[in-house]
Amino acid sequence: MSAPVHTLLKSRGKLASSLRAEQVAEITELFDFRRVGYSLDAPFYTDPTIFDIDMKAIFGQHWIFAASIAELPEPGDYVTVDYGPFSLIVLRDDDGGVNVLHNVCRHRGARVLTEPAGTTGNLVCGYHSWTYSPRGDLVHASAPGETKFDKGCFGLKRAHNRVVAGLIFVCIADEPPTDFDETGEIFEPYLAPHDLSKTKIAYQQNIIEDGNWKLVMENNRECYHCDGHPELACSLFPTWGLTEGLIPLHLEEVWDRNKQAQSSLEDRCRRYGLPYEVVEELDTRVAGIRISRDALDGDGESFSPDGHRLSKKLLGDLRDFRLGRCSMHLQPNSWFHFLGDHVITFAVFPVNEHQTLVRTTWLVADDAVEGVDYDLKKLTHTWKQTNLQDKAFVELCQKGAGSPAYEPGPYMKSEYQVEAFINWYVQRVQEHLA
Ligand code: 3BY
Ligand code: FES
Repeated sequence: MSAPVHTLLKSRGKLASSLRAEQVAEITELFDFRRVGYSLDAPFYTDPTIFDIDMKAIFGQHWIFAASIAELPEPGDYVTVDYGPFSLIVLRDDDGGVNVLHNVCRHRGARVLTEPAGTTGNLVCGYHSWTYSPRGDLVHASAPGETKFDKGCFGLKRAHNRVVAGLIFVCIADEPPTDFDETGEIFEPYLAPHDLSKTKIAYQQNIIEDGNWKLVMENNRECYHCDGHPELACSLFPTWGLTEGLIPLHLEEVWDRNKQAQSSLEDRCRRYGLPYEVVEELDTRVAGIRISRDALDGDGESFSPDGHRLSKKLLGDLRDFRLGRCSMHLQPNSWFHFLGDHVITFAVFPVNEHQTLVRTTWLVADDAVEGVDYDLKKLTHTWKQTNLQDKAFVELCQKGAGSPAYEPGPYMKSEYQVEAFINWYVQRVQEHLA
């Protein structure tokens, strides 16, 4: 009998109070007694109530990567970003700043903007034409014979945002976690030299994966499966999981090549004043991060079969294409590769407990000309293929989680970042449930 009440209260945005005490106890127990070092129990990937908790405790509380400024280059440009029950408008204002507004009309709740991206002045709801300024203030709401009401009370709800090195993060909590600014200070010096303000979108891909968002993130956080990425493996050095002193004979040459490439990359970084050291605080801070600059194989410039540049225009003030990949992982929904010639951003937006949108965006220098400076097919090939392969892996795991035969299995050493993601997630939800 509790289901209808649960649904009703949820629709009023009161999820926590809508759960029965037994449900809360059951779910708290699932979190408290999960086996550390093992994959999660099936309900974490399949249960709609746990998905609701994820939306409230993670996506409703933490800093979420939404887009980059290359997606909104001019005043009035916007993107809409949807995850779980939320829909947000991320909009460039006249001063060049960013506003984030809930895409829910304050009249009767219609979605105000219905396109994934566009350019707008005032925001006009398509239902009864309530009109909002780009800051979200209600500026026009006329109805025949209507007595005056206080428009000041009916602006679009606002959310917090931070723009760091051209990446836009949003947080819909009343009080966002405070350590994000420190995390931003860690990654800003790595990414700023690539100058996203002087880039443009070469291509954006949206794929829906039939898998829970946590499986998408887990899959990203390990290279144990990287033999399944032949195109990507050309760029990486295929020595994943190996440790010094335990290198099989046939991989000794690759190991040495990697070490040499990394050492000359670090020399170059020192010469250009670019940071390259690994910073890894994936579950030791609320805004969890890993960032590093790693050599690429072959020419060491880009994600191509021979490592050669895929766009002829260098980004920002960079002076060299041979900068490997500056790769960043952020909890809970993003990862990035910053190269000399292009940048790829990845954003994970949960749809429901068994579906997730993965948005991949390829950015090149804003003066790079398609067909002249870069070939779009070649630019996107490696990660388009890798994304499809990852989608298949995620979907296989989602199928497994749905089977009564599924039980959590142990993470290997090379999956320590998966474990860090799960530890981070479990801690955050436990804090929220407490
Ligand atoms: O993008 C990443 O960081 C990793 C590398 C390989 C698997 N995964 C897609
Ligand atoms: Fe938006 Fe009526 S619901 S104007």
